[in-house]
Amino acid sequence: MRGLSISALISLFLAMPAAFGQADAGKRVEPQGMVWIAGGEFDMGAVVNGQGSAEIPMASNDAGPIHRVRVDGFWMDKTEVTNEQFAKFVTATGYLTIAERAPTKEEFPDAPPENLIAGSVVFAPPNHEVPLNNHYQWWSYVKGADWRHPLGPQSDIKGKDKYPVVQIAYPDAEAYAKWAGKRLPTEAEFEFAERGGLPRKTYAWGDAFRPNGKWMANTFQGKFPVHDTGEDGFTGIAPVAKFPPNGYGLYDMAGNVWEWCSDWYRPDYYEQLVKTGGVAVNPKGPDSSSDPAEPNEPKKVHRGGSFLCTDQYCCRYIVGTRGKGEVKTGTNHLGFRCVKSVSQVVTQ
Ligand SMILES: [Cu+2]
Repeated sequence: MRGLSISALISLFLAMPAAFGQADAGKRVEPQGMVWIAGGEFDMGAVVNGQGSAEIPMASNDAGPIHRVRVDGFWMDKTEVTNEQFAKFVTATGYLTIAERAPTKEEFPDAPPENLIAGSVVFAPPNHEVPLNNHYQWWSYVKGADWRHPLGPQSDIKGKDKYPVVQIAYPDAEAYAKWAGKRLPTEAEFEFAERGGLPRKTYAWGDAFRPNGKWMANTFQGKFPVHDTGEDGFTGIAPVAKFPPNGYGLYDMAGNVWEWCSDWYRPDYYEQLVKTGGVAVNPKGPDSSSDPAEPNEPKKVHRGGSFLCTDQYCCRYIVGTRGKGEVKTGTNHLGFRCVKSVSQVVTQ
């Protein structure tokens, strides 16, 4: 106790708010287009666990059990990364996305050479009703589809600066994030942020899908997959931030386009965390992915659902529900947004 006098304790005490003030000062320099998510503890997982929503045949039990998670504070992009933002990255770096690179003979030794052509996956619905048991009825590999040509070589992004960039594979999203001095969110960060401070709700905005009749997210109306009638204001994809933000000021955390998270996908990951017990602190996902439906494909988690989500098939606009995708596969309903740790802000 020698040397630790009352006055020393008092001066230590007096010094503390100043020290905290300095730590906070870093956070107050708001990175452009980002919002501070203070972090905290929450119940992670979907209340309905993807059930009770008639989402045959995409019913899944991977969004439960609900488990306790704590995440540290971080910055998050207010919107999905736009075509305009992604174009800046490409101009600055000359980066070529996965969809723009022809698959090689080494990667696909058994494929005929004429099939080794750059392209990506596009939603191409049949013009008539189909049984919802085979998604190849509405998804096609289109040669020449990429972020500048989201629906194929005939399409473009002219006048679509403020639309989310799509046809982005996981390494593309990662490369952009690194260039921007950011990173991709963990699945836990995404869900914590999407909930916007509302614990255990069905949606990012509450328990009613359309409070007072208002559309809260860009989803699919009409008969899936034939035609999106656009009652929510948009047939297909929408520019970012056209629907109300959630409680943290984040736009389109549900609907519009799916978003990449940095976690590998495993349907039983939440069960594993529950078995471990206690609060999972900043969980980063399992060490490797495993999707029983396609065990040989390395898959990362998708979150948020898209303009194709409907209660007839897949209501992943329900907060806490999960998606997944092979890491090199982009589609026209898949994009991303970035986050930034405090340490990334300080070192910049
Ligand atoms: Cu969906």
